[in-house]
Amino acid sequence: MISVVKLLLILLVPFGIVFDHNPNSVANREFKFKNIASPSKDDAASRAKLTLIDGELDGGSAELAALTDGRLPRDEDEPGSNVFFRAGSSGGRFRMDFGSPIEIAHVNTYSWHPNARGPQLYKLYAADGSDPKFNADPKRGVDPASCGWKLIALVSTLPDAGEMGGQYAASVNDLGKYRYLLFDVYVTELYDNWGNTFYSEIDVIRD
Ligand SMILES: [Ca+2]
Ligand SMILES: [Ca+2]
Repeated sequence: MISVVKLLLILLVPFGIVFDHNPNSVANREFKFKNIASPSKDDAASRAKLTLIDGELDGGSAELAALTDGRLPRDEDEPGSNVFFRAGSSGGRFRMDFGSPIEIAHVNTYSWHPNARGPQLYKLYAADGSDPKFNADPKRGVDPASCGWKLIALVSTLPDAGEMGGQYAASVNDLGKYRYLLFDVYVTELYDNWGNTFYSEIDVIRD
């Protein structure tokens, strides 16, 4: 049966999204994928300003800057090399600011955890900041689409069945020209407090 998330994805998202997964048995520090490039040290995200808009990072999480530092965890469960929201919370939002609009070809997100904190589930919004109603810091409860943001994609790498763990990559393609990206990040499961994804790196590749 098709999942609700997948159905939403098909309905909402005209953009090309590619997913990739290295199961626990083969995931390693090289972050090599079949269909998506390995994380980059030198991409547009590495020069962008990151701001937490809503939610709290976990006490064991790295600083937000670890998302764009080009460094990768060496091991499957390395909290200090990943960014993740507080245990028991439902995630949060952060913004990326490039300083001026840039043509964005790919937004690539990478994560790694041996269990439920491996898969990714987030909404990606983009803005050029020109809307008179633009709100750079919409908290949960405020629909970014109502204040100058455009919903680009609902990204879910959640497997339909089987092992959730491993290394994941998602690539959202051909976004267009934007100054800001907003990541609205959700937990992957609610069975326990440990559903906030370990995000290792986010790359933004210009056209
Ligand atoms: Ca990078
Ligand atoms: Ca990193």
